[in-house]
Amino acid sequence: GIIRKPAAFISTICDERGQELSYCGVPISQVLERQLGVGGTVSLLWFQRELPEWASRFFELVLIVTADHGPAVSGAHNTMVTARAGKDLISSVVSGLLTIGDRFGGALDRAAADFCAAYDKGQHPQEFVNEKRAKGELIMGIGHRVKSINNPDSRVRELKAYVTARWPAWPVTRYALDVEAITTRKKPNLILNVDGIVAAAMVDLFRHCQLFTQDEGNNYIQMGSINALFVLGRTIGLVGHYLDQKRMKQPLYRHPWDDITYMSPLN
Ligand code: Q5B
Repeated sequence: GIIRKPAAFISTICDERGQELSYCGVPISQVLERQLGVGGTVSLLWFQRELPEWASRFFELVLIVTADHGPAVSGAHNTMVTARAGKDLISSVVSGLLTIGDRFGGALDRAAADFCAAYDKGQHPQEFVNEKRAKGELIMGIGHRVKSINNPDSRVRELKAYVTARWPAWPVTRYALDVEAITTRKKPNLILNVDGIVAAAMVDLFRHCQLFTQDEGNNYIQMGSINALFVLGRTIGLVGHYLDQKRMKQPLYRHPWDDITYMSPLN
């Protein structure tokens, strides 16, 4: 009989072989006709299912509010410096993306995992804060360099309003807000930040949209899917910063000496 050579790759999200491209089985004409939008496209290509409208709109909301946060943050700064060193778009954007991590824009997956683990074991938010402090660990999704309870982050306010109005249930978001109530008593800038609110809301989305098992939701957190929302959103802003520097023909950046403390161990 015919011996079939095993395929080198298995792919389950997109099929371009027929007359019409399809995203997870949905023909592209349907994606357009039914106005599934960028949020619906994310649902199909990342999560292999059509999520409800409130979830797709949330993805779009996250992409809009995380698209940029000014030129001073790590990602934009790296992209601008790289563009001014004469590099191309991809190199400049990638150098910005590479700054995304625990402290800047990449705290979402760990925040989701920590908030939901603490919530699931019935740990009181105060105990969670105490435990993190005892271990000398920062709470992911909490804290901001410039935003605080005295200078609130309007992005977080918008996301919170959307989630509390549209989610069928949001216990992990409630938990994260209870943690914030405790941390802001210590320092006003220890707010639930943009990473933290998206993370908690995504756990509640996975758990309460009735389209994921608990294991599937947990796997998506472990795979890094929530950080992906920030990465995708911020890419829009990084491209903007690259084009901005090129448009203005900005020269090579050199950091001023008077802003560097030179210290030699020998004198
Ligand atoms: N303390 C965000 O730190 C920041 C604490 C904490 C307990 C915490 C810090 C942090 C966790 C990771 C996280 C996402 C580095 C942030 C983002 C996107 C962005 C960015 C933008 C955008 C800020 C001073 C004192 C110390 C610390 C204590 C600080 N954070 N305690 N849990 N989480 N958070 N990252 O202000 O007693 O004085 O020693 O790592 O969620 O990245 O716009 O900039 O859109 O681009 O530099 O919004 O919070 O404070 O590190 O000097 O700490 O507060 O232990 O206590 P800061 P530090 P003590 S959103």
